[in-house]
Amino acid sequence: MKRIYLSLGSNIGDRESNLRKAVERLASQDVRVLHVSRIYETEPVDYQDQAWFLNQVVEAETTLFPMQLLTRIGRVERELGRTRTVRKGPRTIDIDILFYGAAVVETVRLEIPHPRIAERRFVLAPLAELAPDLRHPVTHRTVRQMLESAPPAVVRAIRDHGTR
Ligand code: PH2
Ligand code: MG
Ligand code: MG
Repeated sequence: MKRIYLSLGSNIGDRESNLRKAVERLASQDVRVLHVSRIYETEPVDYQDQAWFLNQVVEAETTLFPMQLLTRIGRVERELGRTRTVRKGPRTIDIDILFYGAAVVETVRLEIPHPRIAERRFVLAPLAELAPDLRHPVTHRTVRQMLESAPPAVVRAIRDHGTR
C-alpha cells in the first residue's frame, strides 16, 4: 500500500460535478480514498487566457504501481469527457499525481513528484489542509514551507466542509 496525493482541476462545464465524479470514479478496490480537501476557486496559471478553475486534492492509498495508476487516471479523465487541445489549457478534468509515497519517478510519460508543485498555490493550499508536514522527497521541504514561499496567485476555498 502506498500513500498518494492527487491534484484535481476543472475549468469547463459543471466544475464541481466534474470534481465529484472524478473522486467517485477514482475510488475503487485498489484506490482507497482517505481524505479530500475543500474545493478552491483559483486563477489560471501558466496559460492565463482561460476560465478560473476549481481545484481539490485527494489523499488515498493504492496497491497500483505508478504507471498503473497513471493508466487508471487517464481512463477517468476520458470518461469525464476530457479531450486534449491546448497544452495547459481548458479542461473538464485534469488529475495529476503529486506524490506517490516518497518515490521519485522520472520517465517521459510520468514524473513524480509532480515537477511544478512548489510553484502552484492551487495545489499547495488544498494539499496543506491534508498534509502540511509532508516533505518533498527531493527538496525535503514541507508542504507548509513550499506554500509560504510560492509565487502569489488567487486561491480561495469556496465553502466549508460538510456541505458537499
Ligand atoms: N492546471 C494547469 C495550468 N494552470 N491553473 C489553475 N488555477 N488550476 C489548474 O489546475 C491548472 C492551472 C495545467 O494542468
Ligand atoms: Mg495539470
Ligand atoms: Mg494532467
